[in-house]
Amino acid sequence: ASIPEAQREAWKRAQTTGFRGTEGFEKEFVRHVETTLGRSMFNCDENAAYSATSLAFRDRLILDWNRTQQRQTYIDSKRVYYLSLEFLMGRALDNAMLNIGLKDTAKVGLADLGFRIEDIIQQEHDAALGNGGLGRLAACFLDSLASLDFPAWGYGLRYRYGIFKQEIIDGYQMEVPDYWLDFNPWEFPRHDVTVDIQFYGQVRKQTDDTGKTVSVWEGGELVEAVAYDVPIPGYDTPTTNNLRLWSSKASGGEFDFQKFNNGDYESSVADQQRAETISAVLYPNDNLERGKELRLKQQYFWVAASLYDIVRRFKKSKRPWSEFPDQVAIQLNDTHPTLAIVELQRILVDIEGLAWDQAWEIVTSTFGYTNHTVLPEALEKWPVGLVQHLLPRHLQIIYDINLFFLQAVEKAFPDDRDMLRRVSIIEESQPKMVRMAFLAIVGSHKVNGVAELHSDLIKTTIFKDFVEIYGPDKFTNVTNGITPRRWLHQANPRLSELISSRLGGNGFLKDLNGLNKLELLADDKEFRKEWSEIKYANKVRLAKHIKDTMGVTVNPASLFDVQVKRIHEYKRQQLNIFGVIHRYLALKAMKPEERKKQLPRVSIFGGKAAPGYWMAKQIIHLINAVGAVVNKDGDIGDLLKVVFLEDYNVSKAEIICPASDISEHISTAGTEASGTSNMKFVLNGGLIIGTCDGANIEITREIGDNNIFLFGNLAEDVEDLRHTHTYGSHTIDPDLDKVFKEIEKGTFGTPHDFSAMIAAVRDHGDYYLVSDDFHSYIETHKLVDEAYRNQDDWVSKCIISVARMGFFSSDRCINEYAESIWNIEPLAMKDC
Ligand code: F58
Repeated sequence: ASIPEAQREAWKRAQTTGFRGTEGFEKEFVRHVETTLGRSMFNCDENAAYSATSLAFRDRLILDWNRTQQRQTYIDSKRVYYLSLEFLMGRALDNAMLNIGLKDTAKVGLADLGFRIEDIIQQEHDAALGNGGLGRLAACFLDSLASLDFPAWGYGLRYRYGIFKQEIIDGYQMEVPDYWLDFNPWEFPRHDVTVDIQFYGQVRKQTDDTGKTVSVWEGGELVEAVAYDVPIPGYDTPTTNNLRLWSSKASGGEFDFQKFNNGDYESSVADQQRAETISAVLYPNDNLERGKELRLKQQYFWVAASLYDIVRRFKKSKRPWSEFPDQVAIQLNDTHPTLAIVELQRILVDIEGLAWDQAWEIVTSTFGYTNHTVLPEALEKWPVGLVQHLLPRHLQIIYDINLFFLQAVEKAFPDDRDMLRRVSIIEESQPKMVRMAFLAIVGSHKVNGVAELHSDLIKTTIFKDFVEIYGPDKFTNVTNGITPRRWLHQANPRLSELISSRLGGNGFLKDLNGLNKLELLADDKEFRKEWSEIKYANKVRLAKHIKDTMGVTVNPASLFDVQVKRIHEYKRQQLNIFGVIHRYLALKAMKPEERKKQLPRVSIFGGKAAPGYWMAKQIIHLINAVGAVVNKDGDIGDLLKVVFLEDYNVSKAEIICPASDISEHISTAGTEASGTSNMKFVLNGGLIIGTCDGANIEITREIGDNNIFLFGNLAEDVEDLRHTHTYGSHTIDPDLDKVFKEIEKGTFGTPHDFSAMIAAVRDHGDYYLVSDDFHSYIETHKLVDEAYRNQDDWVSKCIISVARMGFFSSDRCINEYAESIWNIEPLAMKDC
């Protein structure tokens, strides 16, 4: 309902502009403490101060959000919709203050009122609606989309529980639910934006007035999707985009009044709870698909609500359907939203009455699909029976899509029956399965991998046949990136400030290639000194965090060696901890005089294991068991410490990345699609040790191979090596064997606890090539030690690396998507 012209003047006079200046901030802050929170200066603790600060900033954000949305609607240019089941946002307050450019204002204001801004920022609970890289990438993309003024929305699920909190108890991982919605000032519930989502039921064919057969999906049950909007501020621009998260509730109110009035209380409440279960919890698996019905329900619920919303917005413009792809680009973050393809086809054919072919043309021009993994266990497949039961009409449409696709393939490859079997969207297994990645390829106009090697691998392995069918142009690469706002400016304010003082401003935060001028300073003594001081201060901060949380004292003058990421056999934390044991044994074997000459090291690990991933949990246990022995060994002292940091998450990453000297990105070649923490660590002035995998390869190309420590076998040799392990002779590296024997002696506790980890290497084919890479890994770590001893050279390497990291900004990455996949232009506020 829009206000009549005559009343708009009064309306405009009454409009607020949000606070400006310190005084304005303080007024808003106190107003929120005293009215919104109902407190006073006599009971305003840090948590209340956090709430009031956030609310003051939220008020600002929503005004920019309103203006942005109004302009985008008015100009009505093409929008991009990023569909992701995960958005690993982390904290919002610091980011909002920096992006709006009012952090200093808030700092002074908070100090006036009796608070330290750092303490206030730390009150915030992370928004942890994601598992790892894929979810964090989505969050970086939102930041870049807004910062570059692209009209863009994210769509996701508003999980009541994000990724679990990890506690380490007696060296074992325990999972604690992450209830994060107690107080969330960053979301706007839109109780008027709801969609009824249908499940189950049956399909009836009927003939319409024109004699055409149409399918009607009826019966089953309805669940209501309610929108919650999260404003996404761009950096140094008024553009504020929207992240819309859907929450599920029982359709038509709290519970079924009929049942309630009939005295059937339990059943009416049960229905309500069943509906709410859909958005209750994030599935905590990283690179594994388990095929649970509730997961499929989550996917359809979110996809159907989002598409309804997108289509509703498009229809307001009254344009013909043929213009849909000119107005709408939808990016599928992995296969989780693939049902969107089927849903749009259903809307166009069943509801809007378009002919199949016209609808399909629109659908395929609209979607793009990003693949994030080649690991077979992570490729999504759903039993046909389950899809049939939950979404009967969608299964029919999938079968039709497959039929037309296979007919075309047969025409192009008439003599290749096996090709049809291989590329069919339906796998003829027992039970039959829907292959979601194949459906995503067939329903999209572009498919991309996330780093060069990965994009090549998908073309030559899992999607090889599709390259033959569609030609190579459908497949492309967009190497991942990270936002320099959060991962440099916010996480490492002192380094950011030093850089901007030498480059003459903050421009590099919007054009990261601007960093390259730093290279001239790589040999500047004074600059190196300031650089080292900042690194040291960051290490002191991490050392304090380690002491406070894990009770371990570490010396910040040691080399900090960090591996933080989800725990997975392919990421090879086991290789790292075996290497640590090797180092420990070597130190023990030395004479005291020789020992004194060694470089002190702290090995820092962190990361969550999926609750059902037993082997990953054993790896965590071994790391802690080694730490327990090494850290109290008087012979060793500061020469080696081993720490497992509890509950690794985005806000901890912001403390850890700036404090690393060397970080480990050591996946078996060909298994890590890209990796993005490798980029974060280098951007923060740390060097990396890594395999020739994922984005490590491009990082090497950019920063130069003398600034990175590469080791291990190449992706092209992995298959042969695995073959030899299974069918040829498999000898274990002798140094690794010594490590195994030490574990088996009971040096780190009950040997039986670790026997499966050892057996995986010795007896079960060493799928991840731990033994094959061990020697090269150990030798390369020796080179790291040597290089670190020459601090001048080391710091120069760090400076040069940072200077050459411009390519890895998510801004570059988003611009590539915009140009080669979405065909979309920025819409700056000043253009309107
Ligand atoms: C990650 N995938 C890749 N998946 O492993 C990493 O190399 C890449 O840098 C990153 O994506 C961004 O492209 C990843 O994080 C998941 O966590 C999925 C969650 C849902 C189940 C399947 C795995």
